[in-house]
Amino acid sequence: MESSRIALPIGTALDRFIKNNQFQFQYASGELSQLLRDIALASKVVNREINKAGLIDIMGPMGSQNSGGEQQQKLDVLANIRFTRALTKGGEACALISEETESYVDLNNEGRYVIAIDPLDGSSNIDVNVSIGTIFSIYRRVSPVGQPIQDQDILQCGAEQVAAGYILYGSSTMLVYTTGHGVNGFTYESTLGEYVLSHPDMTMPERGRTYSINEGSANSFSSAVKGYVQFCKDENYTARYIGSLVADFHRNLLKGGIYIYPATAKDKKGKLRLMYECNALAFIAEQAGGKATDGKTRILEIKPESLHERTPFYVGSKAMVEKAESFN
Ligand code: P6P
Repeated sequence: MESSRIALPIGTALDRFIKNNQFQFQYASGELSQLLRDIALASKVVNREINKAGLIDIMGPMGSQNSGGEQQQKLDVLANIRFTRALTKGGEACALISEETESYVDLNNEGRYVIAIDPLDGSSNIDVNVSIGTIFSIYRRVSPVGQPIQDQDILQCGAEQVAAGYILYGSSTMLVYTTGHGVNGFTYESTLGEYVLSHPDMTMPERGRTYSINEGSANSFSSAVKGYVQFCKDENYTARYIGSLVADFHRNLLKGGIYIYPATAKDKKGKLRLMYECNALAFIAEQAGGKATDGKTRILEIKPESLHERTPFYVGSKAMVEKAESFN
């Protein structure tokens, strides 16, 4: 994927990078900067809370459930509060779609953007100190500013995203995002309190030798998925499944590989959510030269019918996704 970005040195601060590449963002100059600044700010607070999680009473289940009936972790709720607050104060977003809230949240401002977010994906891994992540999509509102939010603003195809990204809270904390002109990665330098450019122009290798899938569900896989998993074994690929989508995705982005969450007996349409997990990673994967489908259809072309709908998810190196699809 040829990127038209201005080449900036490793170590360039995120703010400077956004300003120098603002020309690529098709809308008003400061809006994207403000949106990414809001998200980056909230992620720094969440990062600090994750790093202290073992020391203060913010680990473990909240005792409540999210929109999908999954146990909310205390940090899920905290992260949702942090991102909601930062985006509300930033003023650029008019509505927020979150895994942690049943309906979308009207942020009651004149913002021109709608954000879809999984504030803390893989949060059940927090207690065992495994990497977790935030996933976000940025859409332009369709209806006129100042009017009530409409369904057309909320249920947009992934292809309508104007930007998308994730934060990986791992051995280092990274923010990776795209505005449709390639993918760039920034590492959080905590002594400066800044994200700095560490991975310019990220491209996903055309093929790899790592496959990520929860084989504990193998008995209920379709024959196509069983066939592809057997192919991976016959090819002596490496199985790596962290149980944290952002961590598995990030490794495959850097090294090549495929992540599959297919339909299973428990989750007939797969477990992952189209609006705030799959669309963002599909946009990034395609921008990095990879591919993302539901096993047949391009993720970014799936028209959402509801906020929390799930989809089977095949994402990663283009040749590997196409090989997996060939077993259909
Ligand atoms: P399973 C975490 O709950 C998550 O949404 C992804 O981060 C992860 O890849 C997947 O679910 C793990 O699900 O059913 O394999 O435990």
